Amino acid sequence: MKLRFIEPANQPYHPDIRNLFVYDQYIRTPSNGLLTLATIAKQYVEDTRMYSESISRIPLKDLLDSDIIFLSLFTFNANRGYALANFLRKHTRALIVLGGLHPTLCPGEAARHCHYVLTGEGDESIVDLILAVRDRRPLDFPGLAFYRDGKLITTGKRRPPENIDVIPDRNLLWNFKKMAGHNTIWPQVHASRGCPHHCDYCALVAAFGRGVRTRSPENVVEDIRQAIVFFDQGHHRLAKVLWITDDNFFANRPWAIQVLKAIIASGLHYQFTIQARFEVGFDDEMLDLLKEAGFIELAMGIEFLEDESFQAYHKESTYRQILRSVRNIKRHGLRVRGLFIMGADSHTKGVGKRLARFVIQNDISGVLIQSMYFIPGTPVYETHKGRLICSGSKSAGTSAPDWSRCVGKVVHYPALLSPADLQKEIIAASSAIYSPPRLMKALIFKRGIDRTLFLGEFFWQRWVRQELKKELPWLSSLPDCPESQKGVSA
Ligand code: B12
Ligand code: SF4
Repeated sequence: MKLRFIEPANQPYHPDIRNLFVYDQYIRTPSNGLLTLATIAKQYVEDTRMYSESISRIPLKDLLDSDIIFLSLFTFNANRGYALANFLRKHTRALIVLGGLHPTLCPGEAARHCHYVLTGEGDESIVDLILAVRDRRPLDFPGLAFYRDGKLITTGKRRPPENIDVIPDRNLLWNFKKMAGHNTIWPQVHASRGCPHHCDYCALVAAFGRGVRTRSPENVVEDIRQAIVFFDQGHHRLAKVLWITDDNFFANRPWAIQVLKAIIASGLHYQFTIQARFEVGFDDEMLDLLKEAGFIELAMGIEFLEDESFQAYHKESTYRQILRSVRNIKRHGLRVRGLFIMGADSHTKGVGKRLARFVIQNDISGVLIQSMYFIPGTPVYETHKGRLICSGSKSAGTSAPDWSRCVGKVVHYPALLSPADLQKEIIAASSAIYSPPRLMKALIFKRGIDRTLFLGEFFWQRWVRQELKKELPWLSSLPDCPESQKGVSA
């Protein structure tokens, strides 16, 4: 048997000078989730390999005689994934299987482009599928979605896997070892899954549920060790930082403490960054442990600066809590990166400037600013589905919405701004935070990793703004929101 795993990318890899400083132009960190699945599959089928368009071209010749081709889709790369799946279904003899966050939330849409969709986490379902295909048994286990005679058939939800102690074999990904020398690609480890909260815009809880499952601390530390060796051996990387990519690492506090203590006991001496909610900023014991374990930064999902928006989208926090949390984290010698959402219904002109002022005044060390996006299955999709900017995607040859703009660009008609004005607010915030005078200041006064990261992000954000600006004439030419024309209140 021959298995191939594919991660599509909107702008597939090609060599470019910008790959040195812009992570999502023609190069990105490849999918750890799909690599995990390839690692599991390899235990059953020797001829298993993964390709990621984030770091290499896909050699189509190698795919022709595959038995099963698995493609992994987030929302932002769904259209490219559909185009690839359509092509592979036509030109190979392989069974084409789609999975990942987006097919899980939109199984009916995804199933039009493949033989089968496997919804949810694939750790156990791919094994069921591989064994059934190998033994020529019917595919009748939970988690499947497919069309028969034009009708969508689904076989129900399956329980998420409890045992997630798998260390991804990074060597299974074609070209990864060579590309790992790029400073824009970061080693990453995913130590737990799930989040107990229920923010209305969150696709993750909609897809993976609110139960938190964790890997054993020993397994996590071994993964970290292997990731460091993989990335650093044979490469000279400027930013030696490993990213713990969990959505809410601190949700299970006793476990989080065990992992941090295991990292400290391992003597690894590396630098880490991690995503966090504001609550961790009130946990002095945790902050001390983070510092001791080598963490330099917490990437905080701050999202909004107004209590009105926190309440509207069921994000359980307040502006005062965020502020107190940021201050306490910084008191412990850790940086805070801010992850923000623009386009809340309360946002008006000037929201970009307000955001920039907050970032600068509180010395937030870097930002990701995204316009809110709306994925079927999330509460915000239901409340905003009459106000979305969607167009048929020609590249996939389907009527699926063009999901490729869900990369932080404006994809809806906000209540109190036009789409173009909202995009201008995002540009304004980025310009103020990553201005030339602030770059000069960073180069003069910051040292080490702080300076390296600011410099890298300065150029990345400049590219992000260019992409956003290119769209302004088109956004300005959009007709009025169809929902407001119908007289439906926003
Ligand atoms: C690491 C990360 C990145 C990395 C690497 C991304 C990658 N290639 O995986 C980088 C930095 C490149 C990145 C960039 C972005 N990201 Co990101 N990222 C993440 C993060 C934090 C972790 C990903 C991860 O490892 N997950 C853990 C693994 C276990 O889950 P998984 O990959 O989904 O895989 C499991 C299942 O989905 C399933 N599965 C997956 N594939 C397949 C395939 C088959 C066939 C089957 C059966 C099953 C299956 O099984 C896997 C194992 O259980 C996620 C949050 C999250 N929890 O997923 C956000 C996330 C994926 N990112 C997101 C976004 C929006 C972005 C950006 C647009 C941000 C921006 N504005 O720049 C960019 C897009 C870049 C681009 N243009 O391509 C969103 C995507 C939302 C969506 N609906 O798709 C997420 C979910 C964050 C969020 N909270 O909303 N990101
Ligand atoms: S806290 Fe983060 S991961 Fe949890 S539901 Fe909210 S947005 Fe999603």
